[in-house]
Amino acid sequence: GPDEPSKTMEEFLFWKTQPVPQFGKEQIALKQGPIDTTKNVADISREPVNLSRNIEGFEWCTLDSSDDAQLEEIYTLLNENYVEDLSSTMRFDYSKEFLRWAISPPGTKDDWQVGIRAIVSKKLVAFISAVPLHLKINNAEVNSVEINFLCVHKKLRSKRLAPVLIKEITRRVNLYDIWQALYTAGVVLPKPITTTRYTHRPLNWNKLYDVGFVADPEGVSEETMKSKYVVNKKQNLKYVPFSEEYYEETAILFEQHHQRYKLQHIFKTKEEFLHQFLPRKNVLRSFVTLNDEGKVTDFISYYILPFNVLGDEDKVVENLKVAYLFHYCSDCATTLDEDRSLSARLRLLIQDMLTDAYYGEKCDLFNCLTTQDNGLFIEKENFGMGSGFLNFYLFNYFTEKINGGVSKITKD
Ligand code: NHW
Repeated sequence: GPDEPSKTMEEFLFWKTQPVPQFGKEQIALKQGPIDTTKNVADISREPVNLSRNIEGFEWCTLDSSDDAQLEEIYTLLNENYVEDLSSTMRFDYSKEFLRWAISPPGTKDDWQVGIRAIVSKKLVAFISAVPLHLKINNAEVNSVEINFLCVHKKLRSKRLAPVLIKEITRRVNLYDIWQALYTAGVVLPKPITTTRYTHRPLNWNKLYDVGFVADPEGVSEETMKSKYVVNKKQNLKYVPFSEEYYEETAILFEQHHQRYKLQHIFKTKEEFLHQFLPRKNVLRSFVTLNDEGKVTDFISYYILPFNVLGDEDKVVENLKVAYLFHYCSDCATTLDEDRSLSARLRLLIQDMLTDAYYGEKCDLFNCLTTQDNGLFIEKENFGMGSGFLNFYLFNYFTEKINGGVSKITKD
């Protein structure tokens, strides 16, 4: 299955040493909670992890993404070396504005954007980042971080730099008395708390066809496929862009809706909420719908994360503009009124986001994960199951496997 490891637990030379659940071992006498509780801040080294055992001529650095030149360096490293699909024909092309949004929310610490540089040329060759994250896992609040953008330059692969980067970010996070983390990955590591799948809704069939992302099924004409993926020109509901004046109402709606999920991202402050959800040009679209009394009834958002299509010798031959469904909430999630079902409402909201993404933002594709309540519309709105999976992991925290009911947390 998609959550089966490719090797035995013993062969995970790094992960078998870490406080994570292991494959093939049932956790004993622990339903939910931290795995290792023995450490204090005083036990944590003030010295960076040793690098020279793995590579000579490189040094640790701390990056500051509010500085344009340093953001450019992170962008370039990721643009050339970050996540690719299985056949290496597409690679994420996070924009600079996107990266700045994702890696510097309120409360981020100055030393949580960690890099490795060549000592002589100063070239940035590896990166990892942490941002603060409040989680609710089956009603337990867990103060943690989210780890993302782990990347090692292609020429420095298989030198065990990933474990070194992970140990260094762990050290820097532990120094702030934080002992848990959430992260997601396409690869299967010990041990996913849940496995979700990418689904894709073509918007611009011609372009997706030309780059080979989709193909006409045998015996079905191009016209049939195109008509299947027609996008409504007009939206069903009336929207206004999400803005600060809707914060109070939206935050309450958000919390109510999210009680449906076993794994939730919770927002402690107005500042955090606004950072995540205020619209950002070319990065995030977010809206609320209002009823006749002007009350917020729904909130919905998606982010824009382009993909480079790669040709021979890793050359970028095309760029796909991809929309990803992000968080949403609706008062239909909690109403007792049977005429206002969440599934009917979500279909309207999603159709409208397809319209906005295609005609407004000129996106080629709309993606969503099998998280949240997305099962209510995926098939009906012509999202097709993708080949990619996204596994969710917790560091130093055990919980029973979660089947469904997770909110959209990471930005990938
Ligand atoms: S997942 C995206 C990760 N990035 C990419 O896929 C970019 C392209 N690939 C690369 O840059 C989203 C390299 O291939 C990387 C591995 C750097 C992936 N997570 O250095 P070695 C995130 O950013 C294990 C965790 O020789 P490499 C989330 C692998 O199993 N571990 O390999 C990140 C092996 O360990 P094992 C991963 O190819 C979460 C070891 O790394 C991994 O040169 C991080 C091999 O290392 C992955 N995605 O570099 C964890 N991929 O046990 C955070 C491979 O099997 C934990 N590995 O021997 C929490 C920390 C904070 C705690 C705070 C309390």
